Amino acid sequence: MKILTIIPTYNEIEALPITVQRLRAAVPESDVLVVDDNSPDGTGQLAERMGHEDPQIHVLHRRAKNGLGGAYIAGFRWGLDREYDVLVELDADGSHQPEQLPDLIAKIDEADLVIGSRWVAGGAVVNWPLHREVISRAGSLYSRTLLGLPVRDITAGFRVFRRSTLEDIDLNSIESVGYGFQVDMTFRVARQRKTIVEVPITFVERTLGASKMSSDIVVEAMLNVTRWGLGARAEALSGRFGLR
Ligand SMILES: Nc1nc2c(ncn2[C@@H]2O[C@H](COP(=O)(O)OP(=O)(O)O)[C@@H](O)[C@H]2O)c(=O)[nH]1
Ligand SMILES: [Mg+2]
Repeated sequence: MKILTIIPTYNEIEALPITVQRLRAAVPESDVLVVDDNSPDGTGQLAERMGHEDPQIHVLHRRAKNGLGGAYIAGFRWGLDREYDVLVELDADGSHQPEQLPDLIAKIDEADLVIGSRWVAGGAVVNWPLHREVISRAGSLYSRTLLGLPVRDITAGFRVFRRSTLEDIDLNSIESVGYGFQVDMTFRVARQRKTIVEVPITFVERTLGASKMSSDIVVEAMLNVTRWGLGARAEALSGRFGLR
């Protein structure tokens, strides 16, 4: 099983080397792809140097900061072109603990998508201010209800995809940038009646660097979820009344 772990970065010069080192120790068989959006702090150059020392580390440079969603899509395409069987999403900032990745990978035999979940029994967050927990839980609840998805942590960014799951999604049609991207991917996988399994993780808020989360990203996600939810309902209704 060929595994690729994709790590999107924007100004993660302090956190990236630690995360990659932990990942290489925890899952040595996984190759690493850093997708850097021309970070002004030199993260991209640092990743290049890491790649020179370790042939399992690769770097994809994008011209400008263009959102988490676009970075992952570029990373997925890179991995699909190179015959990886399993593609992993992992934040650079240490929030997703590489030591827990084997628990997720262990489930990919029985699932099309495995989500490292904060909001199932056994899941947890460390060092999160209350407002972030409220936004995350409320966002998941709203999305789950409106989209009818049986997933507790819909915005989670610690994920393992089977290659076929990504091949069956039209990556060109995904526009969402922030958390909306994770919801969008979940919705598309679920609509194809594929199996999604959540594995409890302990999410640790970053201690190095700064978050790129903004109110714009939250608003984008909420608006998109509302649009998709209403769209799916309208579709179901028009189907029921024979309008299609
Ligand atoms: N390439 C790229 N990476 C990004 C972008 N925005 C965020 N990231 C990375 O995505 C991961 C999660 O972002 P983060 O700021 O920690 O979001 P938070 O965990 O929701 O606060 C980190 O590794 C970031 O460096 C972007 O526009 N482009
Ligand atoms: Mg983070």
